[in-house]
Amino acid sequence: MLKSTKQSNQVANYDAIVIGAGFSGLYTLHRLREAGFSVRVFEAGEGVGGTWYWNRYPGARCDSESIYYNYTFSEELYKEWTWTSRYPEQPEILSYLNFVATKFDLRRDIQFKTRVTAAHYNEENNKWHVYLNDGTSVSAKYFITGVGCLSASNVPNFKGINHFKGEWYHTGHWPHEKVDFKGKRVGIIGTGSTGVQAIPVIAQEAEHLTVFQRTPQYCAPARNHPYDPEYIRQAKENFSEIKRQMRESQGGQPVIPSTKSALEVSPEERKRVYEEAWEKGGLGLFTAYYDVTINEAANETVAEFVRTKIREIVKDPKVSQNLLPSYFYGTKRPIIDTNYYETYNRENVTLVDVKKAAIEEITPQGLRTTEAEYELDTIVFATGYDGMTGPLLKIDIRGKDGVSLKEKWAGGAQTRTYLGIANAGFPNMFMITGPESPSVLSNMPVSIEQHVEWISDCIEYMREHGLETIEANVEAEEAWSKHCREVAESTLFTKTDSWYTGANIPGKPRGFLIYLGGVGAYRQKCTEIAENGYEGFALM
Ligand code: N01
Repeated sequence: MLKSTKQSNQVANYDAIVIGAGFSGLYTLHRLREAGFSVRVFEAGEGVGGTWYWNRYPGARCDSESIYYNYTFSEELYKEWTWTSRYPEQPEILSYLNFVATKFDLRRDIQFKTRVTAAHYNEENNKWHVYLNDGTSVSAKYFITGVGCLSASNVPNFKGINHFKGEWYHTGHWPHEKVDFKGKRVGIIGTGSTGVQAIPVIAQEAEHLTVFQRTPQYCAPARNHPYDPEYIRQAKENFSEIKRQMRESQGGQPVIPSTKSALEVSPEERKRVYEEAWEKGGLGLFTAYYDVTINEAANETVAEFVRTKIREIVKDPKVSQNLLPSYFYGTKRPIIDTNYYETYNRENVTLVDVKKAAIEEITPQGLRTTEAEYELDTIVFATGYDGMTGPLLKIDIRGKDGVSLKEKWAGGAQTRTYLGIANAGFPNMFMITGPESPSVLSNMPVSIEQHVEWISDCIEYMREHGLETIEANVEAEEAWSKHCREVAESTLFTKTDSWYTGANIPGKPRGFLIYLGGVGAYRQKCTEIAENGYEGFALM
């Protein structure tokens, strides 16, 4: 245990300090400022947008439908903004967030190009002291993290990476200016949601694209298309109903969950349903039957359906064989694609199975696996993130007695939170979409809004009741974490290596840090806790 030794002479003091100017930070700033609190947001980027500021890689778009992937706190805002297509592209989402920042005059309280390096709780004055990478510090009564779940990039520690003579990029830190692939031999490592989006786009431009795949993926066509103005008009007209349905749903989108098992229908009926979902595009296969992610036999029916599609689409049988996934469908993020499998029919694309022949080294000229050497001009790392805990543990966050979050969570081995919002030992600190909340297994803006509203209501409650501190009880935290684990263990999710379980980061303890009970049920639980005077918290 370390006591904070950092000192600062002159610190500006706020009611609340927020890290991050993405969906979370922007709304937190707006909401708290409207309630009369002084707020300062610190953002590492030069502009607003968070995930959508950093992820500028070719093909980047969202897999939630546009009309649901936005704020719903303001009907006026919802009606003022018009999305152009079913699945929004990164530049359009970034424009939307800039529009929001301008509409609500948010930038004046955001300090850009500033990274929070540490945040220490001072028990003498019940304040958070927050340290910035420019050497200054500030303090606040409340410390709120809006750091995102996927902002700590994972660049595998390949031997030789620093000697590579070409250019290399991680998709999560893509340059603002266009990366030119024309005439280049490009290698891409990783076939998750990001790789699957980038591969077809890069293949169109590069002289040759080599895809280094460790785990084949289940994808379904996105069938993206421009929106019909009439469809948008109806969505705007039905704003209140759409908002209600999203908030009460399982995954944050107005999808009515199936009550049927995949095993109770005939194979013909199942195929009809899967074909319909495939033709419609999007995540319909995932929600076609209620037991797809809880029953192995039900899961296999979808898995085999997608494998059959891959065999049909990819012409070279050797390549299609290498593209066939075998883990439980949906237990890694289900992917929606545009021409992903089709891309392997191109002459200028090669698939390399790095599970069979692992990457040994990045060489000055390219990349070597245990079987062959590949000459490359550019390498793209679509290798993902240290999810959920990574972004928080990058910051030296210390609560009571100087105990760090890293120590409390034992580096991730014993991550415990209360509702994914609060931590025992860390008074007046709130996490937006923290570990053990629905977050990434939901439509993010819906979960973000719910957290922001809960947190700002709580801070208003504190003011109304003249309270100084709020802190999660250890028992409440233990019970919530236990509940999260039990829900996860009743599914197939925990049986697959993925970033959901932490298995993608060497040395990261295995767990399951996302609440699978659903957005609607979770919201109800959080509301009840608040209505019961913040049950499970100590308020002083
Ligand atoms: O990251 P990932 P991502 N050697 O972790 C491979 C969201 N998102 O950036 O599967 C070789 O899923 C790794 O292989 P394996 C979404 O929530 C959303 O693609 O671990 N390969 C895998 O293929 C998503 O789930 C959208 O065996 C290595 C890939 O790199 C999350 O972000 C779009 C390796 C990483 O896949 C993360 O997606 C994009 C190594 N050492 C992202 N290390 C949409 O909304 C890793 N890999 C559409």
